[in-house]
Order: sequence, then C-alpha cells, then structure tokens
Amino acid sequence: MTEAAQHNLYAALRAAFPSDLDSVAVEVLDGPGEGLRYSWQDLDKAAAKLANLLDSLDLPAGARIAVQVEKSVECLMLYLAVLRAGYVYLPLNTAYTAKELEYFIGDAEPSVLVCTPCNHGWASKLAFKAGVDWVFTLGGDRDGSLLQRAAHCADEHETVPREADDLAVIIYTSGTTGRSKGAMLSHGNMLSNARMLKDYWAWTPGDVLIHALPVFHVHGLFVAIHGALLNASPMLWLNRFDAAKVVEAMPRATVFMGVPTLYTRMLALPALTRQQASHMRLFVSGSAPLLMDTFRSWKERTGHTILERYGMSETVMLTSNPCGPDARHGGLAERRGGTVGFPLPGVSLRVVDGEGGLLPAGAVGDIQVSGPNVFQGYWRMPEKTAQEFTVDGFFRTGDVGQVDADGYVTIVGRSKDLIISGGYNVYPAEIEQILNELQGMAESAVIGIPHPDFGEVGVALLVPREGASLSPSEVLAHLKSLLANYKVPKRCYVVDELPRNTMGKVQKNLLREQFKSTFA
Ligand code: MLC
Ligand code: AMP
Repeated sequence: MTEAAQHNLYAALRAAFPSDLDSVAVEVLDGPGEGLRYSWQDLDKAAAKLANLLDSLDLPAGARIAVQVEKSVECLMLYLAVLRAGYVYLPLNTAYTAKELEYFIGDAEPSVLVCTPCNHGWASKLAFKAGVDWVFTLGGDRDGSLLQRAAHCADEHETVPREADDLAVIIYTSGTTGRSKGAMLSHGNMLSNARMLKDYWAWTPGDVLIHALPVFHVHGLFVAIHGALLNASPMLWLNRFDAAKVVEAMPRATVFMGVPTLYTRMLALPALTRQQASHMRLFVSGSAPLLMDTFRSWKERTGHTILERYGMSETVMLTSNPCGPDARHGGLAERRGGTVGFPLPGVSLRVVDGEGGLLPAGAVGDIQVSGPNVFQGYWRMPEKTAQEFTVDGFFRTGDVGQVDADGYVTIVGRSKDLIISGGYNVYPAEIEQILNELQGMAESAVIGIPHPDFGEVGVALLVPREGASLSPSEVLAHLKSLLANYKVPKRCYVVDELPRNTMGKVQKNLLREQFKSTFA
C-alpha cells in the first residue's frame, strides 16, 4: 500500500483486520438476518464489490453518496466501500421526511442516493428532479438494487489514496437559524480520533462490542464502529435498540456504547444484574447529559462505573473520563459522574468569557476546542464556518461549561438553543419557523423540558392571532408531515402570550420553569 493510501481511513481500518479473515466480525442479533455471522473476509470482499460498483458509475472526484437506509451490516459495508473508493459518505437519519431529504439533496448535490426499497417511489422522484445521477435501494433483508448490481462486480479493490485533509464524510446538523449545515469531516479527522480513542479507552484483544446505536450519526457510525474495527473486535449487532437483547448479550461482550436513554431503559429491567454484566469491561455514555441518578444506579446495579464522554458531529470526540490512570492528570483514574472527563490527548479545550478572554479553573463560560479531530468547515457555507472559528483557530462549540482544578470538564448548558432528545438534536428554530408560517399563528416558542425516557423533549407554545383559533392536534399533524418524528414536540399548548425581556426576547428559561413538571 502506498504512503498516501494509508491516510485513507479504510486503509487503516483494513490494516487492523485480524490475520484470520474467516473469523467472525459481526454477528446479527435481530431482524431478518438474525443469527447471521459475517467474517472479516465478508466485510472486505463486499466493500470491494460495492467500491467497484461505485467506480463503474464514472462519478466525479469528491462525489457525495447519500444514504438513507435502515441499519444493516450491508449499510456498514457500503460506508466502508465509499471510504475505500475515495468518495464522500453522506448518512441521513431514516426518520427524515421527503421535505427534509429534498433539502439535503439540494444542498449536498450527491451523485448517488441509496434509499430503502419502500421509499424508492418518492425518493427517486425528488432525487432525479434534483439532478442525482443514480438511485439504488438497500433493504434490511439484503434486498434491493444496490446489492444486486454489486453482486456482478469484482471482490478485490485497491484502496484509493487519500490525503489526511481529504473529505470523507458530510454529517448534517441542524442549526440555530433553522437551516441544516453539513459538517465536513476528513479522513484525518476521523482516523486521528479513532486511533487516540483506541489507546485512551484501552481497547484490547478479546474485546467484543455490542452495537445497538443508529449508524447515521457520529456515535454509532464513528465512535463505535471505528473503535471495533481498529481493534479487530467482533461486533454483536442490533439493528434496533432493544434493552432486553443488549442485557442478554452482555455475557458474550465487553464494550457497550449508548446515549443515556439506553441506560435508563436497561435499568428498568430486572435482568440487569451484577452477574449479567460481569463479563463487561467498559460502558460508555455520551451524546446527551447522563443524569447522576442513572450514573449511580448503574454502579449500584452492575458494579460498573459508566465512562461519560463528550463530542459533536463537527469534532468527533473531545473529552472523556479516564478509562485507566491518566498520566497527564497526576494519574487520576476516577470516572466522575456529572463530568465529561478530560480533554482527550491532542485536543485543546478552553473556557472563555463573552469577549473571548480565558477563564480560570471553576469559572463557567463558552467551550472552544481545537485539534486534529476538528472538522474542515460547513459544506458550502464559508461565512458560517468563519463565524464559528476564532482567529486563532478554535471552534466555538456552543456548549457552556467549566474545567475544575483537577482538569475535569463539566457541561453546564448550551449557548445554542438546542434540545437533545434521546440523543438526537432538535433545534427549536427549525420547528418555530414552520409554526410561524401557519395561518392564524401570531408567534410560537419551542422549549426543551425534562422527560424520564428521552432526557429532554420538546413542547410547543402557540400564540394565536387575534380572533383566530388553533388546534394543537392539527398543528402536531402538520409538523409530523414535514419533520422527522423525533423533532415533533411531544405536547402543544395554546397560550395568550410569551414572556419577553426588556429587549423583546422570548424568555425561554421562564417557560422551561413553568412546564418543567409536565412529564414528571
Ligand atoms: C424515537 N422517538 C423519539 C426519539 N426516538 N422522540 C424523541 N426523541 C427521540 N430520540 C419517538 C418516535 O418518533 C415515536 O413517536 C416514538 O418515540 C417511538 O419511536 P421508536 O422508534 O419506537 O423509538 P425507539 O426505537 O425506542 O428509539 C428511541 C431510541 C432512539 C432512544 C432508541 O431515539 C435512538 O437510537 N437514539 C440514539 C440517538 C443517537 O445515536 N445519537 C447520537 C448522535 S451523535 P411517534 O409519535 O411516532 O409514536 C452525537 C455526538 C456525540 O450526538 O457526542 O455522540
Ligand atoms: P451533535 O450535533 O448531534 O453531534 O451533538 C453534539 C452536542 O451533543 C454537543 O454540542 C453537546 O451539546 C451534546 N453532547 C454530547 N455529548 C454530551 C455529554 N456527554 N453531555 C452533555 N452534552 C453532550
């Protein structure tokens, strides 16, 4: 392999495959393929076939391959194939509606769309209208045109050389303006992060990962998959999270990664015991704040201390509680609940005031970061990108926090108006924009309030125009037709007015206080 090919993330992952390529790489625990076992050879050959298929399409350099399919091992193979062939992977949440898909396709201008067979009718129509050259289907039962076409391709493929700064993936994240932005991650961003996490989380031979997260976001696609592949660790694969199935798999596994909702759902099961979890080595939580109550209950029930970490689509992983003694911090090994641990090796993290002045230990301010993991900017949004970086190259995360005297980082809030629901980000601005266009709507506010299952959920407050009446159920149905279902507020209330401060800004903090017990 050439020097440059080594910068291709796939080349690094492939180089880590075990020498026995016939051993099991992935075992499927649910769905139509339940019981199927895929070897490392299967992953490699299928990724080669798919990469050859992409090559045969004569795509332009840097072509985006948009993928909106249900989770499956074949979807993982497609991801590997796109990396290997040097194109740009664009994963999309399966919950996105036609309206949302239309935006992503219009913005990213992919050359290829891969969708589920059941969405092919409408998805291909809007894709071809937007100038997409190829539409393939991939179903959860190894069905669809993608695999049919790839079956005829050769099962060997030379990994395309990539530089560390070359674009590998675009991940869309919604924004405070309501317009989604494509975060551009390079091969180097992801590889540097994956290599560092392999050491920091002490991945060891014999580790087995339970993979139960979606594969269209940073957590499930990068942190979990790169970690396992780079360590040649088999994955026990769940296409949908099922608390009972994860608990059942624990005696055959060592590592689990989840958002807090997954932990609270498992805690509700009597089958989760110290004995059941005794084979496990590491439980990682992230993407949303882990409540102290969950942290403590998990320790009490299983004997394991959850390792909480913090990251973003724009940066992959930024901080982590220690897995073992951290020499940079006096050998501290304690995983402190309520904190997201230390900045990872290679990551610089600082807390600043409103003017950008560095704050001392313990003071709360805006979190800014830099490092080899920090993204290349927002797709075709140079001005937005420039705004989000400081002159000395630090990225403004939009998170508010502090670093204590021992170096532990705590996230105390967000300067961005964002709700994190079951690990998914929901931007109120996107919903308010739709609400405010409705006939009879004077104004609206969407707020996040505590929820026992999802951690936080959205609630919409609607102010009708004088003389108009609004039906909450109709409003919710309208939102459902346009937005991914997890973004739709769980409740909708009609109110007379919204509280405002002297500057005329809606005081969402007062509304959050007023509605905080809705789901208690
Ligand atoms: C599902 N629903 C949600 C929801 N998930 N509502 C709010 N928030 C969510 N997260 C709604 C559905 O719309 C549906 O509503 C109802 O709940 C039941 O849906 P479901 O499909 O049966 O839910 P379920 O499969 O149980 O999904 C819940 C979940 C899932 C927690 C397993 O949301 C999940 O996998 N979350 C993980 C997200 C994730 O991977 N985040 C990482 C982002 S990366 P209705 O009305 O239709 O009945 C990142 C960076 C980092 O943040 O640091 O990692
Ligand atoms: P995303 O844009 O989906 O990548 O979400 C990134 C955001 O998730 C971050 O900016 C944080 O606000 C939040 N986040 C991630 N991990 C944690 C964590 N452990 N605790 C609190 N918030 C987190």
